[in-house]
Amino acid sequence: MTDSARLFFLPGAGSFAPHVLLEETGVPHELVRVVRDEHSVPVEPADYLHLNPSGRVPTLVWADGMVQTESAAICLALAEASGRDSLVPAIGTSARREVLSRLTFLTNTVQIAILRARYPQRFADDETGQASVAARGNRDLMELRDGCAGWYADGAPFLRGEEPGVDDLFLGMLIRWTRLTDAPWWDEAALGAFYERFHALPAVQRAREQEAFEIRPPAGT
Ligand SMILES: N[C@@H](CCC(=O)N[C@@H](CS)C(=O)NCC(=O)O)C(=O)O
Repeated sequence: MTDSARLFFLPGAGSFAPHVLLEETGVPHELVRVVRDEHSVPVEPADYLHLNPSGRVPTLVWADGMVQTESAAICLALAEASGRDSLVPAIGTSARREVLSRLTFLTNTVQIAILRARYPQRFADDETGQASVAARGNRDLMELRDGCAGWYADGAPFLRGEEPGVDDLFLGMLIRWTRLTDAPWWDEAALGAFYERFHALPAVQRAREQEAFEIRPPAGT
């Protein structure tokens, strides 16, 4: 048992949303940057593969010693632990069920489409297959983008009103990743406006500064 949680991260990677949640909820934490060799094998900290055998980030070691992986699950767990309804509504409510659907959709469909568009070599062995995976990933992202834009069509700052929820924060991380695809999502009006609100959040600013990377602003700003 220690007093603080430890988040193992790479700048701007899937550890970013958990980092924002840690900042937003005020959970005492330390950041541990994972260093990888030329084959993407983690070399620092030396025991990282014991914590997370996949070698990927994020990994959160909670203050009670529990080791948690999977970005969306960590975000949800931090939101729950905060007891803040704005981050995740109470168990048993329809608002909660909607958050679960959104978060799952974001991690198993949008996140994977971004990976297909950007890292097709993970999904096909030969160049022809990779080109096809990337093209299909980019095409799917256009449809997914329009679906997510519809979430903000009522003009509310965030999905459930004035305060960001865990689903807003996870989506904000993914929107940044779309800079690596054919059509960054901030070019869509509703998502561009949301993304500006996201990166103006103090918790996002602090996490971004600590990880030392830039959030590319929407076009025209
Ligand atoms: N399903 C995992 C995926 C984790 C993952 O792929 N993390 C990426 C960064 S976003 C990573 O560690 N990449 C390094 C690598 O693949 O070597 C999650 O969502 O947490």
